[in-house]
Amino acid sequence: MNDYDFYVNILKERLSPYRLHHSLEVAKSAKHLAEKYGYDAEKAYLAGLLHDITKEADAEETFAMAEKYTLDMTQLERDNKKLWHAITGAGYIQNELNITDDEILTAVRYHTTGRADMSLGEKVLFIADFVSSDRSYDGVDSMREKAEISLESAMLEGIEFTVTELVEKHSPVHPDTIGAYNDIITNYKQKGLI
Ligand code: DGI
Ligand code: FE
Ligand code: FE
Repeated sequence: MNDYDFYVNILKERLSPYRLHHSLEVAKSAKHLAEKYGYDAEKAYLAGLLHDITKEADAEETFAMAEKYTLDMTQLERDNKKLWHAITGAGYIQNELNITDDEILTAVRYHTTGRADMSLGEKVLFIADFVSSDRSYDGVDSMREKAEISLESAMLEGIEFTVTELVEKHSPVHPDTIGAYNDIITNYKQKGLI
């Protein structure tokens, strides 16, 4: 994948070997899911490669990026570091790497929380991040099986998993995560699947 060397070199500067490996595996999973579900495999691969590009930025750099790229961050987002990198990642790749494709930008922007009415490209990245070969949490095998059956069933399992974990830790659930949950639940009920 020589075309991606430029991006991989930037990832090497910004990320630990562990996170670089994760990014490459998510890119591969996203390409696979794109081919399976009829999305653009090149866009999926690039979104996967870049999705965590600002994951290791500290608070100082995060808030400097937010100002430089005029990113709106709510108080809930400022208070929860896990949410920073989806927002700054989209800003970084648009402003520093000149990525103009809106589908890649929104896939990165919403890869952590999801949101209501996700596009195919957003769903592909969201699920690829859960099922990539480097993941080893309890339940990953079930997620991988669901991802091969339908993106929606994997979305449901993934969002329920995240929301449950957040509630157990008494962490705030982002409105977009609730939006994704309500959307998928409603869709499933309408289709008679639950
Ligand atoms: O960056 P990765 O680790 O590859 O994965 P990710 O971007 O999906 O981040 C997962 C983390 O984000 C996980 O620890 C839970 C957290 N997270 C996801 N949705 C929410 C959230 N944290 C809060 N506070 N609220 C959310 O809605
Ligand atoms: Fe992430
Ligand atoms: Fe990730």
